[in-house]
Amino acid sequence: MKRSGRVMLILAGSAVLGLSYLAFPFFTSSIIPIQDFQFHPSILRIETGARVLWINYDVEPHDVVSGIPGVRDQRYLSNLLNPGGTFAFTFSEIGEYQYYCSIHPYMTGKIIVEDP
Ligand SMILES: [Cu+2]
Repeated sequence: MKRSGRVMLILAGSAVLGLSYLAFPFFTSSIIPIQDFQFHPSILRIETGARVLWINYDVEPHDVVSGIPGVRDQRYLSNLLNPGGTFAFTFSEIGEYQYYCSIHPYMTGKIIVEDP
């Protein structure tokens, strides 16, 4: 009896987490258009748990690489974003997250993640 109660609690907890995981991004997403070989804005402040979506509006491919040019820090990494391509990442911890485009290393940006 005790055991099945605990299992039920875990199942209920998972369901709540699953729902909030699905719903949360829609309320908190920030969009970073990539246009004219720049990330807009280049510095973005968000709250923990927010999901950021990059969209490539250029006619050239770009990517989003965590770190500073030449020094990847492996925290997040997109595939090659062809024109119209997108990449999303959810930032769950406070911090400063620098990134750049590995094809055009002069394209840099920073996400500052703060507590709500
Ligand atoms: Cu680029």
